[in-house]
Amino acid sequence: MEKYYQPEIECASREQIKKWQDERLVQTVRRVYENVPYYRNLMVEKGVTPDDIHSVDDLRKLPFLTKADLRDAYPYGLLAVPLEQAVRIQSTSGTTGRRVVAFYTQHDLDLWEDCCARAIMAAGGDKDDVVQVCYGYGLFTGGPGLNGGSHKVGSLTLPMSSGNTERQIQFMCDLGSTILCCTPSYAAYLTESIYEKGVRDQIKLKAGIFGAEAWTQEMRNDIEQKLGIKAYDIYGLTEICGPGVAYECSAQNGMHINEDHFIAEVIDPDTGEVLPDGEKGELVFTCITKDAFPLIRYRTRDICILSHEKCSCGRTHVKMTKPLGRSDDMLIVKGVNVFPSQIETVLLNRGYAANYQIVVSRANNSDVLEVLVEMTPEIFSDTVTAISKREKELEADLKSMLGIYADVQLVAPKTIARSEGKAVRIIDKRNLYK
Ligand code: DLL
Repeated sequence: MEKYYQPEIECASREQIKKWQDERLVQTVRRVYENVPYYRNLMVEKGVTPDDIHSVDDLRKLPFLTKADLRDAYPYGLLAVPLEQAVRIQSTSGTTGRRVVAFYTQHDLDLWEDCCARAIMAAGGDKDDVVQVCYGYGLFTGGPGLNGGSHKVGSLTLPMSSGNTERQIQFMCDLGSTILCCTPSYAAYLTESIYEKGVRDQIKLKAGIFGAEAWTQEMRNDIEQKLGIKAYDIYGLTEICGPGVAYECSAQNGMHINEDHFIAEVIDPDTGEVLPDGEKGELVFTCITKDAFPLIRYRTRDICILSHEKCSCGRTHVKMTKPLGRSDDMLIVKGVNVFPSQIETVLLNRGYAANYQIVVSRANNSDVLEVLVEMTPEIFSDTVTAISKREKELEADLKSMLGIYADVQLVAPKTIARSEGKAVRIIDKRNLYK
């Protein structure tokens, strides 16, 4: 039987959802216009005032917000409440130059946890469950979000955080975890370790809630079959709240977006034109219930398709496909957001030319990041020891820039293929978007 956390909201009529969105959008726009100079300036530039916004139909009159705006306004420029009302920040992983900081009031945390509770119940969870949360805790939203959701559902919550696979498996067996929350790549790794240890028969899992990075249907089939569970997708981003912006239900074919909190649009990433259901484009969110950080028309850079088709689970909120790609060049490697421009910065700072290639692959269910860098003729004539020292230097710089290890290989001059059009900087062998 399908379980719901807030059935009256999750299964509300489309008219009711539209009514909530209309009212909340009007209020939010007025509030940010009055309280956040950064927004007011953007709206003034676009020639729009709160008086022009009467319903969701007027959404497209409003300006878009991008990651560049978040950088410009860093850290407090988009905070929409007095600092004394904000009680928490969360932040994106590992990236220095592009760190995003999002703020929450107690009320914001409460609503975010509701979103995660909906996801857990949609995956069949309830108060009898033992929920093992192995997303990272701390600045990353994964751990705190699912942790709060699990409390709301009333499940026994294991705040494991990521890593320490031995201990994860021991708790999983000893406490009889029934729901596993982690990235799909960690789920695959845990699965493999469970088999290696020969403890598959002690595992009581029935469901997994996996997100924060792209994963394929093949990965889903494999994990489901090996662990004997149902594996559900969950989507979110720090800027909007974290996990729980959208989640899968028993139909397992797309994620319901929590439309009472977030209005979703899909746009053509080049023209900004709003696209109809069924067309592939960039996902844009408007937060309509948040106090501290209510981003309006925020461009996620995630490419997906929306559908309002009736869902067999009874929920009425619009569904998004899993992200089908990015409209920028961000990579997610080991759960960390990596921009090629960061790697380029490190290379240029050390005096290398921008002839490089980033290769991402997967070994033993874990991402491997390699950076091939062309040497200048002078460096090329160095000794092997000197070259190896340079590789280590770059690896250390990249580690401090990205927060993860990248294997650097210095290669002979002119060995990285030149392109006649755009340089081919990234070779992603993982084939995650398909
Ligand atoms: O990854 C929030 C999260 C935590 C989601 C736990 C799900 C579970 P960020 O670190 O800000 O936040 O990264 C957000 O990750 O724009 C997508 O590109 C990607 N992403 C998130 N969920 C999925 C998913 C968290 N289910 C960025 N499938 C987003 C594919 C995903 N990509």
